Amino acid sequence: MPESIAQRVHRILAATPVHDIHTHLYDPAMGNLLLWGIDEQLVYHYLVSESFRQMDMPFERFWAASRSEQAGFVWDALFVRHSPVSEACRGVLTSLNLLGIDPRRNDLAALRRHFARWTPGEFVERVLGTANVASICMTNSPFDDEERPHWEAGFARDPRFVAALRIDPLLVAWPDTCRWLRDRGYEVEVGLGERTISEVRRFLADWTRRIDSRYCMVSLPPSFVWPADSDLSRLISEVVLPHCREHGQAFAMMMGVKRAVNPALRMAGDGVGLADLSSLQRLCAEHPGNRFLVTCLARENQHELVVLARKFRNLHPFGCWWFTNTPQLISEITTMRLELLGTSFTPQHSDARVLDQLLYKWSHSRSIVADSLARKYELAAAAGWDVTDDEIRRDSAELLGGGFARFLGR
Ligand code: RAT
Ligand code: ZN
Repeated sequence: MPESIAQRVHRILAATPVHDIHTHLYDPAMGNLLLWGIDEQLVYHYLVSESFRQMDMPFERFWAASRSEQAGFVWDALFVRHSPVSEACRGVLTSLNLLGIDPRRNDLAALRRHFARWTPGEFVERVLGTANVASICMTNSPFDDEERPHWEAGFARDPRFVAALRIDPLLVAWPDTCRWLRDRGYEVEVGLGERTISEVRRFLADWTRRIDSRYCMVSLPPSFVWPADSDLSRLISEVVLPHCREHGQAFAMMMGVKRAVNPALRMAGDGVGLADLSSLQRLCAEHPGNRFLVTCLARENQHELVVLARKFRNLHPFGCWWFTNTPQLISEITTMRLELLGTSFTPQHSDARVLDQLLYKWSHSRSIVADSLARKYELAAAAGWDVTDDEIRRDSAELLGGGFARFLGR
């Protein structure tokens, strides 16, 4: 029996190396910043917020515990006392499964022993090989006190780990960041005069060069509007966009995150809101010389984003971000994008914070993207257009990072 279209697409997508365009992973040379192993998987903030729904422990008791105790609380709440059916729980199962570890036959202590047999270097190779990930884009923040010293000291880069300059504090917390910049020798003032603008641009240029950044990125709250009489809006117009033009950087905006909806959950406490995409429309229309990479957190923003991308070729939608990284929504969003944009978008990024998560995030997403794409080829075939394996290979490479690289001008 010849292979069906769906079987061909699944086979080819699985064999296509992915360039993961947004993660929170670090170059192995940055030591402990690169997280891996079962405890780190369990204290992933996606799981922490779910576990609090099943525990009556006071928040402070959880946060006062050690990392491995916290992992134990999560394991007990979500895997022992309840069934691991959520997407984040299923992710732990898939990742263990792809490492050849049967979570059913192991308690947490036994799971930990499985991980003790790998060195970090071996584990990186094992995960990148199994997940078929060719390159990983980090999220690099000069404002992060743990990360910055690595860049300042310099280190031998692993070419598979590429950099992206993350600038949230600059844009969303200007007065504080102004003081921070001044302490580091940049002649800036809260007032955003000419001298300050050029000094902040010098700061961005310094870091873009230092980390060899691929693009510059920020996450934005639902309240974001552009243009507006605000520091944020002025910093984008007068600092970020000219910087991006001068240094050939795309500007990535992750739109619609409401930070600290429940601060007691710490990093797990962020929520979602509807973003104002008419601001994005104005940015794309008024800055044809800039390139915008955009993902939206709200399901309700997805259709408008896709329609905007049809109008502006300087806009590249990417990923099913965070709360939209669930099978049902990936399927819906990817199908909608294929139907309105063809293959001119990047369906997914992993957002992995723990190396092991590359295993599940890519296995789950690849299979859903394959289903959506196969359905489109089936419909083309029904109209007399039989897709060839070479064409499927071309399209798969495009979707798994090739189109993104071209959009970046690389
Ligand atoms: O998905 C996540 O892990 C979030 O915490 C955020 O980091 C988000 O992806 C972001 O980059 O802001
Ligand atoms: Zn992220």
